[in-house]
Amino acid sequence: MRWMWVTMLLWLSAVSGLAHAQSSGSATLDAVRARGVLVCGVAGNIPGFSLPDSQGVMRGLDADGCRAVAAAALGDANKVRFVPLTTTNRFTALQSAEVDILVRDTTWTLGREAGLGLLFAGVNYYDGTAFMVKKSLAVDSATMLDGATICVQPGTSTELAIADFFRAHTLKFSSVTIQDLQEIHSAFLAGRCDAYSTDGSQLAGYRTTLPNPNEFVILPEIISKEPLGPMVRKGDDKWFDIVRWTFSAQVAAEELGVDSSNVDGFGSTSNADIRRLLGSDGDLGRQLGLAPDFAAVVVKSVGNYGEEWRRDIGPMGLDRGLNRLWTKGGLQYAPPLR
Ligand SMILES: N[C@@H](CCC(=O)N[C@@H](CS)C(=O)NCC(=O)O)C(=O)O
Repeated sequence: MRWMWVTMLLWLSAVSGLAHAQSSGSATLDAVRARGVLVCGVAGNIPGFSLPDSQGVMRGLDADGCRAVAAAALGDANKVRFVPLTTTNRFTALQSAEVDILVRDTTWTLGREAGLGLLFAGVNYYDGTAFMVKKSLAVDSATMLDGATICVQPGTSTELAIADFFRAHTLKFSSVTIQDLQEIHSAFLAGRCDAYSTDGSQLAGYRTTLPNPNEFVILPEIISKEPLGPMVRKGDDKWFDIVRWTFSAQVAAEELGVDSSNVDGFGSTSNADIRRLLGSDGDLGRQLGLAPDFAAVVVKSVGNYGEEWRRDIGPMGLDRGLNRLWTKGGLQYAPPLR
């Protein structure tokens, strides 16, 4: 009888030890692995960022950001469930753990980080607020918009940027606030507002979807800084590390000339940065709680940052601008992966 108890206790402690060993130290990573799929909050309706293609496959820079994290965490870039979110419900969806990560054209601001219990893990697109008008309005500068009505979505940093701009130029405006993207587009096209304002990349993407893009002008002023990036909940630092360093690995891969087509060919390279990135040397993957070759899997299946850019944003005809690598005059710069 006594032996039975001892055996049972030993068994219990072994099982709990096992369970402990299996926990990654990140509640989110554990949940993602148990589920076998990453749940990623996106917009789902923005060309270049997240929009289903004709086959229903979610495409874009944000969608690929989700895929990269799935590749890192699960070893499979396709294990992603995309959850479309609006500008107003995006933060609660992340706070309530309805999604594991939010990659939704969301601007990194102090207020959002300090006030919402959320963290930005990087900048996948340096953007800025811009205005679009009909060419027939004969306006070629935002400073000519005195008295204009402006269509804008609620809950966005765009609202604040517009108010600041008009105040700084002592100009007047009235805003028409519309949540739904289709509705705001229809309102703008129907002339309910003189200008439509949002992130410049969104305007450029939207313009390409119009049957007559030449009848629309994006005004030259970029009136605010809108660094967009992936967000996670505060309190799961290991998950934050995974999201931050997965993106950094993609930027580092571009810096190092490692891409999806050549990533398998570096087995005998003597370049120490490439060896660490791909897991041939060092233990970067283990430190993140991931496989040693996590970055190789990410780059092979999703690409480096530049490949993503060319695939997702390139077709919209946007200049890479601030999103070039720092070595090419841009702001994209990977901290050392070592
Ligand atoms: N980056 C700004 C603006 C975001 C924003 O306005 N996004 C719009 C641009 S199109 C959007 O997501 N629209 C799609 C939708 O609301 O369904 C923010 O974080 O507040």
